[in-house]
Amino acid sequence: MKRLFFSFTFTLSILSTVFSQAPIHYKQPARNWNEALPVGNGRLGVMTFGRVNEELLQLNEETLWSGGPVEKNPNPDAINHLPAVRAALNREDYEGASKELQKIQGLYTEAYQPLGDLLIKQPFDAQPTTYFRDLDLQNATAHTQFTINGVTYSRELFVSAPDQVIVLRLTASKKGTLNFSASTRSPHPVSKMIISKNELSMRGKAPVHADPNYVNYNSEPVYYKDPTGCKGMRFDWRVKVQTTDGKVTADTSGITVSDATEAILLVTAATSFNGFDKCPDSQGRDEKALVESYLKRASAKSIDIIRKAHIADYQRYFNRVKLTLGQSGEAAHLPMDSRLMRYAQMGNDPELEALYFQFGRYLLISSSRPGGIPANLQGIWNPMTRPPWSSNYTTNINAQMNYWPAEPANLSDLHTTFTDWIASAAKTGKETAKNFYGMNGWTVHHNSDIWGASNPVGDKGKGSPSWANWAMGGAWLSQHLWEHYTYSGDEKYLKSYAYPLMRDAAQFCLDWLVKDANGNWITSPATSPENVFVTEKGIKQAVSVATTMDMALVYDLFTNVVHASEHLKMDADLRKTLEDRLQHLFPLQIGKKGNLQEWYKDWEDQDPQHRHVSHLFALHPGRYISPLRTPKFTDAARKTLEIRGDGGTGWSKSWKINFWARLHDGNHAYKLLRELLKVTGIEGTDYANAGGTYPNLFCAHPPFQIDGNFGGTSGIAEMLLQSQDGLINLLPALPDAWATGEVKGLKARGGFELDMNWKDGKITRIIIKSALGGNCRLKLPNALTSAKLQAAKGKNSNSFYQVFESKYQTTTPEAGRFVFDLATEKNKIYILGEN
Ligand code: FUC
Repeated sequence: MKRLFFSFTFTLSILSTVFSQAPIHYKQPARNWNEALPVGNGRLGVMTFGRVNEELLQLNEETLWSGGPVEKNPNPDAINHLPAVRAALNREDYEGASKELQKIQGLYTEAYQPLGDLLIKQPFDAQPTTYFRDLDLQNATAHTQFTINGVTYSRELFVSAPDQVIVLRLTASKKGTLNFSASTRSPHPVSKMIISKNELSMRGKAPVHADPNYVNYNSEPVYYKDPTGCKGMRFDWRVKVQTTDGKVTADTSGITVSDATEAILLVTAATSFNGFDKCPDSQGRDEKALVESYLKRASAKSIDIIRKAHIADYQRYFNRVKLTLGQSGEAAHLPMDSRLMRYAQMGNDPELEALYFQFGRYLLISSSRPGGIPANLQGIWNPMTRPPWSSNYTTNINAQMNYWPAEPANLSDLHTTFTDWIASAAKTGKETAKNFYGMNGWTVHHNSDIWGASNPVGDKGKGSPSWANWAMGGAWLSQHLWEHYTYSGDEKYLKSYAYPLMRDAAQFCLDWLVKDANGNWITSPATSPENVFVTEKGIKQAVSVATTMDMALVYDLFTNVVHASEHLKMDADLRKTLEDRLQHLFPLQIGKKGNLQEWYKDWEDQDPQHRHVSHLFALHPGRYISPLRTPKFTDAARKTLEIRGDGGTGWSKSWKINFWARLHDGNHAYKLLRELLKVTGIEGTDYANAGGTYPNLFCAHPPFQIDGNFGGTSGIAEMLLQSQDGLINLLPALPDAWATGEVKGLKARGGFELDMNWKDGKITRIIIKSALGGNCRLKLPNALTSAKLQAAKGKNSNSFYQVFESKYQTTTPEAGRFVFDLATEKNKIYILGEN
């Protein structure tokens, strides 16, 4: 739906700004954070509450983290314990192995920090007679509008990436009736300064260290003093009234505007962050100079120019994909909280489902921009100094899930914040591999941060090995390095950046693998994040060997490095070694219940419905198991999911949508999507059982965690198009509920961009844009007559569609009906089906 947007330029006569409501709208202000609305430009983030008398704008800057560069070798004794861990595991002494493994732990990561709050006080003596607030995904702008005593007050809020400022425009429909004060507060020690009569500055420092919220034994969990002068990120944050027709005064308590009709505030911030390996204080950037340059540049422009550039910049990303899954009728006009309630009562609302898909894209565009740092557990929106799980990068699922939609949902350029950050983690990860294990290459354990932390966390022995000692983060992160190439085909990036990092991650895994008594290569120790097995003797432990997830991660990394090295004609010897290991990797196993085994023995789980389903990495996002190639193991994966059940928290449910899509079961994926969208008002933490969606469409873990949003967006993309299996599979998991629809701009590997229309489950038209040329092999749900399509023959000749044949493969992707080849040329467009 196209939104109407009327803007009347300010004149001395009575003026007003009238907004029509965007689909994400509400009839009342946010009662809590989970009802506030997020805006951001990748770097600066704001949560707006839309309050009448005291608007709360909660601010973030993506680089404001506690701490400083990691300690390279925080636990020099750690290196002595691996042999004892392995010896215990050889004896099947899992408890002994776990105790010994705890000695191989280092320090916790640092935490993402809030900047503070901007409060806009508008003293009214009456209640509003009309009210709405909204978030317009079309323009990345939030509005609040209400009428009091016959005067309509409006606020327009957006965060510009081209101008690096937060813009807040306040208006009143009656001349001279706009009165407000803007004040600030921060959870950090700050000094407030008046820069000029219309500009305030808050200067402060982030903590030198902040403990994770689950560490409760230190008397000073957050502290600000570093005697060495290294740590403690500096920040400068400015609020300026750019233009107003009213009177402006400022003191350190805030800026006051009176008798105005319009006022435009520019807010910006910068930190001294200067890279993962530089002391943020003593070696930091000049944050004051940065802030001043942003403000100077933006202040010289009119809001119309700033807004125009913002919208053009945002739409450059957002407009790449359009999705229609059906019509919702009246439901489309409901306020979002009522709409979610209606949906939870089984109301039909395909426009909400499409909106949820686009909301995930909106969040990625707003929290992850090239040159910046990756979206963390909360994207960039966090009000706490000790946020849940430090709002860090959790690499045993969460950080990766954030970037699952990037390539298929046509935001490949935003993926680069993550692929760039991986290089920092690989640097510290090399030290970790050497100092903790005496091994080559690099790896990352389950937690990281802006400093690229890579050691097993746990504060030197206090963490549980079930999460802290999982050593496979390097393997999983490398998948992103590779996939960015398979979608973009960027050869220079592959050769000079991605491949060397992937190869070094493989080098660590080569050193990490050991041979078992049967001649299979295994990981030892091994965990299956964060689950616990029960042995035949009833022993409950987490540490064993050769977990299925470990094996699937090694398989994924090694096959990708084999393909990349073949393509680049490099490292033939290494390739041979990897191929040998791949032949003799500890096998996938089907358990007595017909499930894909999680552990190297057919054990029970302490919690059979545990939220992590790590062994199914092999199905998604890996491609070890697939219905088109390994039907027997696909059946086992399905059984595993049935046993795990459909429950689970935010990200867990999102992962399951992706799994069911990969199993080509659209109706089951859809059932889970409906559950993901189930509105919840729960605050606090219930990460074992809950989940769902908050009124502001943020995913509930709970508490809020953004990965579930991104995983939901990726799941919808996987339901409509998959390209991991040697061909482009269109509508592989279409649910009955989406029988008729249209999508524009989804991406497939090998540089293909696809539009398609379907009716009653049958594709009627496809438009393919080929950026790189090459054979485009399509698997369709129905025949499509076109002279350009040939029945597919043999292996796909397109190099981006090579699939490593494992010993579990019993069928080929091209077997079956409606598989076609289309020869494409670079930069050409192909239209198939109805005109
Ligand atoms: C993993 C999960 C938790 C949470 C945390 C950030 O440890 O098991 O549920 O998502 O990451």
